[in-house]
Parts: sequence; structure tokens; C-alpha cells
Amino acid sequence: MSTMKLVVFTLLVGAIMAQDTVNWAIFEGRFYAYVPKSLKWTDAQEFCLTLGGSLASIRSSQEDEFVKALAEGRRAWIGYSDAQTEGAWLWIDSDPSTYYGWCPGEPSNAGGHQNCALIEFSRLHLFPPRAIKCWDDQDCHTTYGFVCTKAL
Ligand SMILES: [Ca+2]
Repeated sequence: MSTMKLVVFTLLVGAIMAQDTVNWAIFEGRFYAYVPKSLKWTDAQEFCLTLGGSLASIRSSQEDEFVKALAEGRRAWIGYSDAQTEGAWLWIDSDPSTYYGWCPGEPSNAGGHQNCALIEFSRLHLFPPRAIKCWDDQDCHTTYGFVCTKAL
């Protein structure tokens, strides 16, 4: 096998294997997948790009619940970041939505370096006492699974 053929073959197998790691689900006109790979936020976005998508934007409470159900209680990066300008949270896919599902007290920017959002952060709600799952900002270099979306 020539080197070029080997490169093409390797890329092809790589693409097929990448596709195999995700199960797409459909919600209101988009594909969504929870990817159980532990990656930094920028690497997660790169991985979503290889699947023809992007880290997920979340635009309503219904979509929030759907995406959380996909993640099955696991923390997961979504495509929301204020890395460019502190406090100016933007969706990586440029979605103009202003919906958010932050936990009480979040985004905290703890330590001055929390610029990426994840879902399924557990927070104890005191009155009435119950565990709630909501968004938290964390250090973008921390590794988590993540949720990709792509167009149908
Ligand atoms: Ca935080």
C-alpha cells in the first residue's frame, strides 16, 4: 500500500471510528449527541467540528432538559464561553439566544479563570432542600464529556 493510500485509509477509519463513538438524537430540528470523551473545552469543540457540528447551544428550558437527559447526569461541556470578554457569554455557534440555566451563584468565575460552561453541575438547593442540576462555569482546561449538535 502506498503512503498516500495508507494516509487516506487511516483518515477514513478515523472518521468512521469517530462517528461510531456518538449516538445522535433529534430534538426540534437538530441532531444532538453526548460524547463520553473527557476533553478540554477547545478540544471538545474540535471533536464536534470533526463530526460536522459544534458544541451545543441551548436555547430554551425544554432544550436544556433534553440535553441534560442525553448526558444522563454527567457533567458535560456546552458551547457557551466568556473567554473573549469576561462576563460576555457567547454561544460558539453564534446563536443569539439569551436563555441560560446557571446554578444559583453561577457563573462565579472562581479564581478568575472559569470561562466555559458545563451542564449537570449538582447544587444543593436549601429551601426546599433538594439537589438541582444546573450550569456552572469552570476552567476551560478541565476535561469533561460534552454535547455536540449539528444540523439535520
Ligand atoms: Ca463556577
